[in-house]
Amino acid sequence: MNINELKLRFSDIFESQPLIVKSPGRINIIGEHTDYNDGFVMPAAINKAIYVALSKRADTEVHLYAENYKQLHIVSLENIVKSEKGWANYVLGVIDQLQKNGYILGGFNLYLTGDVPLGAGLSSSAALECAVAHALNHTFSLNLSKMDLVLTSQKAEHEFAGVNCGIMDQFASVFGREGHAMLLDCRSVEHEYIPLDLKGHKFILFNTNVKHKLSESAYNQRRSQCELGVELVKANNPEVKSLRDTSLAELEEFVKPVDRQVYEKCRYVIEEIDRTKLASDKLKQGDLAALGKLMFQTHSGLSKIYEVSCPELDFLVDQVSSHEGVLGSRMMGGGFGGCTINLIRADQVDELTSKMISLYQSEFGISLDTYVVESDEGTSIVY
Ligand code: GAF
Repeated sequence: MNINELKLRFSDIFESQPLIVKSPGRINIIGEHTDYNDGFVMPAAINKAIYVALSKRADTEVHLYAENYKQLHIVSLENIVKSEKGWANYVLGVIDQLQKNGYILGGFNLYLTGDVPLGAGLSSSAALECAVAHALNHTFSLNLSKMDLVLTSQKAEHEFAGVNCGIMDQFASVFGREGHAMLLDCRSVEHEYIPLDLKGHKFILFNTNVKHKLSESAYNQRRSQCELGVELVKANNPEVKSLRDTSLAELEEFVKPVDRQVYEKCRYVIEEIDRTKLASDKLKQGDLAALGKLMFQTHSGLSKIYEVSCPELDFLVDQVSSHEGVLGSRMMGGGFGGCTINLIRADQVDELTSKMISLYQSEFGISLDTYVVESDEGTSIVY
């Protein structure tokens, strides 16, 4: 839907003219499950986005309409509580956060649409939260900084979606830059933009179209296991505040004898933080072959050590690994479904895509969706 169609659709439903905000989904090239451990990540905003159109109302009601679900949800600003409609919670969570922090909102109409595939690990939820926060910030002159938008959206996800996520998805959506990935230090939030010069290669995503039930509970469980690892090291070395601060030697000494499972999970995180820093050097040097190898290593760590993969993701990575022109492949995002990200020579994209569609269909009886993605700008007002 283009901007004109969006305006027309909005005025059909709400009989007014909206402000329109676009907020992109993201890929993550490397640095998985490191953000909530104060580590490094290397995401990029992509050319798939959520659009939020918003206009003020004269009362204190909030009218939300989701195009994908063809559903309307009406609430009052005085009574913002979780809804049974999953999509609405991402909007309500942002309203709740802003009000809790003392920001004064008025009633509004909100329409949402977009082309970020839902539940595919491309951060459609973060994109929606950030779009809503940006639109409310502008409409009600809240004077929030970009970082405030990120933190408000992240907190909304914790409290209204129940996922104790790190900062990567919201940060990438707000701070993305066309033509660039970013190396983000999730502790200091310092970030460096790295030109995405792919030298005749493309990033292609293969969407498993599955989201196993475990995904949210296991995500929170992994986070707790990392926190437990930190506690065990901290008891011996009070300087340690997160896994970022510790070493494999300390894990070996203080965690392994107490809890083998926790030790393995923490080991993956420490290795992945190092891999991400190395990968950013390789990208800067234009050594895409080395970057691709690190992506394969990340997949192996996520699958065998951190244990957040699933048969569908493992199958996709395994099958592409021997195809001509494939430099790297791995599962992306929280895990248990969603997409793999593949770095592949451009002239092989068509051949690999049709091969994988047919292999995936015969293995699982599920159709594979595929997207060739480009990097894009972060959250912005488009009308
Ligand atoms: C999800 C979370 F929202 C991110 O914060 C991050 O932890 C990611 O999983 C795993 O790297 O997308």
